[in-house]
Amino acid sequence: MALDKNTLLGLAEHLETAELQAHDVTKITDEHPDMDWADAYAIQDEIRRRKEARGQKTVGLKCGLTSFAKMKQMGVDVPVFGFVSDYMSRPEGAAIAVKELIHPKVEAEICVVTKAPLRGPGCHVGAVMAAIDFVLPGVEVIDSRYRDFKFDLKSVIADNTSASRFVVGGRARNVEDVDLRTLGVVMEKNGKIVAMAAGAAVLGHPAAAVAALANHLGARGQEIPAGSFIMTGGVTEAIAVQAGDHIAVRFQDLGTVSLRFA
Ligand code: OOG
Ligand code: MG
Repeated sequence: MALDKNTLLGLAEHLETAELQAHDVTKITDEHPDMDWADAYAIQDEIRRRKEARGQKTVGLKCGLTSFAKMKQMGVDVPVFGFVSDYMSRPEGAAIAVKELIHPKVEAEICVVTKAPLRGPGCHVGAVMAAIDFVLPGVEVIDSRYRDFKFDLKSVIADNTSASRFVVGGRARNVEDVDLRTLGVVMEKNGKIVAMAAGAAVLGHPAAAVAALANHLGARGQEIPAGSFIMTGGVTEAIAVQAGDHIAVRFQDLGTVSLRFA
């Protein structure tokens, strides 16, 4: 770790305040160029601790920058991991208030719920498939706290990977009833198709994103507990939205998840 404890705590407060007050900030590596990966996750962990201390429950884990489209859009080449809290969840069809956000974008995500713990190192697609209880479709609303959505990997990890809102819905399926690689996803904004892809866009197989998460946690002596809700990462590039927009994402075999912005 390159940063001292007080600096880490201060950066967590700075980023969480930007989230809660919906204002942007410059990316933190501008001021702290020597910050390392452990610092970045330590800041995210402190944001999680702050929320939990306030009674906000951590209700899921997220993988980000796992699809080739997202990596290309953001100019990066390794996945990142974060968490989602209870207050970020919205029901299907909900109106998302844009005044609570800075510059939201939507992502179509294949999500899973596990029935057995997963622990790296050495976690692989086979182990993940055996541990998945069911699959369900979701839409994540990301909202980087960084000006113009411009960041590097360490800055975005510290900012809890832009986590902001999410909606799960559609139809849950047993994992053996769907092919996660060929599962087609069509995203519509105001009735027009704006992006489409198949599950394989996510690291070749969405379960590989979960394996990467288990290996990331394993390196830190942690595991994915049984019963975890996990978002495997945007399948297509993220799409900017504003008040008045309506989003519907059609997932092959899993139904449609829709939401609107007000
Ligand atoms: C980082 C979060 C990316 C995903 O699904 O790829 C993410 C960002 O692009 O702001 O959640
Ligand atoms: Mg995402």
